Amino acid sequence: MHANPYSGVPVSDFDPYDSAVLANPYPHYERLREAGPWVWLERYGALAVARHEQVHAVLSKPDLFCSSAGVGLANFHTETPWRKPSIILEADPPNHGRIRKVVARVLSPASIGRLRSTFEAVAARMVDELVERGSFDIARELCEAFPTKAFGDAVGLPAEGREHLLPYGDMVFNGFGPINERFHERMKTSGEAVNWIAQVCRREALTTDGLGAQLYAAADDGEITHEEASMLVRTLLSAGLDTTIFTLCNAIVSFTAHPEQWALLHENPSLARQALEEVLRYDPTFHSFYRTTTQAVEVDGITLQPEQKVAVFIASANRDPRRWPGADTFDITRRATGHTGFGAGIHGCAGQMMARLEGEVLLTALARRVARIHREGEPVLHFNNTVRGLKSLPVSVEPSLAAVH
Ligand code: OVM
Repeated sequence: MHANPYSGVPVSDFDPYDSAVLANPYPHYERLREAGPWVWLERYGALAVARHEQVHAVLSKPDLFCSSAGVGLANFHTETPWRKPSIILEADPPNHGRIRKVVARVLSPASIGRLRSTFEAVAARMVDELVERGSFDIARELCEAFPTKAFGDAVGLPAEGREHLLPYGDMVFNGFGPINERFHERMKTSGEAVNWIAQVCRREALTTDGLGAQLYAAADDGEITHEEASMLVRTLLSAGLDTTIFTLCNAIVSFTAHPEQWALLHENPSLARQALEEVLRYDPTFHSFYRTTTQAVEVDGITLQPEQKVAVFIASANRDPRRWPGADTFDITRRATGHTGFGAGIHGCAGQMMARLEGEVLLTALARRVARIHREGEPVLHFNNTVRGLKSLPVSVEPSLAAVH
């Protein structure tokens, strides 16, 4: 237990990494928000922010709350990270800006827009096949299969070996939490995935027309080094799979729990984009990460110490009743923009347009072809220190009565 150095700040024994919490974190987030704007987590020696206002405040001051000391619980100034730090996620201005500019261009709406028709064709084929079968595991056979194929092809990955993508991401996202049993379990079997990722980050392993190749082209132009291009392919593969896969899973969980919301989407598939936004608010994939103070920081009447780890509960900000009327209601007709499912500020998700495209395309394809989705078993949660999603969800679907094409 870590003694609370901040007088007036409430103390909590909350453990965000406890399996019972991960199974349903939302009642715990409510307690955390109601305890105060800043809460001392005595198990971890970190301050927590769980309200929308404070989450936003921390994320909008990268000079005071930095990322280069690691965005996990570990402080890179005193602990050795398990892998080389990311040159975009775990970086600060001004270096961060130079790298982010390149990634932002490769993942810009214009660049991503060119992928839409290909993604639509992949989604149509996958959904048609599954609807034909009638019952299947939607988590594995659709939510996992679609980004693995569509995004994997977009990056320019070889077809062989993509089964390593989710386990690699699982390692990365466990790595933002404490070095617990869950982290050790995953690391035991990590060797092959780490090797495969290192192999496919090389220019020679990638197609010549994908997002990976575009990063290397930026290196040819002198914007970044070739070593940095390879690190950014690693970023695409670290951040781009588990996140989108689990978001699609969480969409299906919410829609099967709220069939009247699916009925709305089925009646009007053009709601897909805003429905995805509500999924990202109501049950986002990414739950928490950290910032570290660069100096003594005065905030809300507290003086934070330098090198103070701050746990930022973005999934809790999305349920803050101070910001969202009916925060605990899944409602695809609401305006969910402003949610923190993608974080906020200069580190706000660089792949969010890609994530939205994948989500919109897949939800649209499903909504046009499927009238009702029935659970044929309980959703099986995937436990990870940072991201929430599913391992499995058996469903049956009732096809749409109207013709699709
Ligand atoms: C990276 C990285 C890894 C995981 C997540 C992420 C959400 C980035 O390697 O840069 O952003």
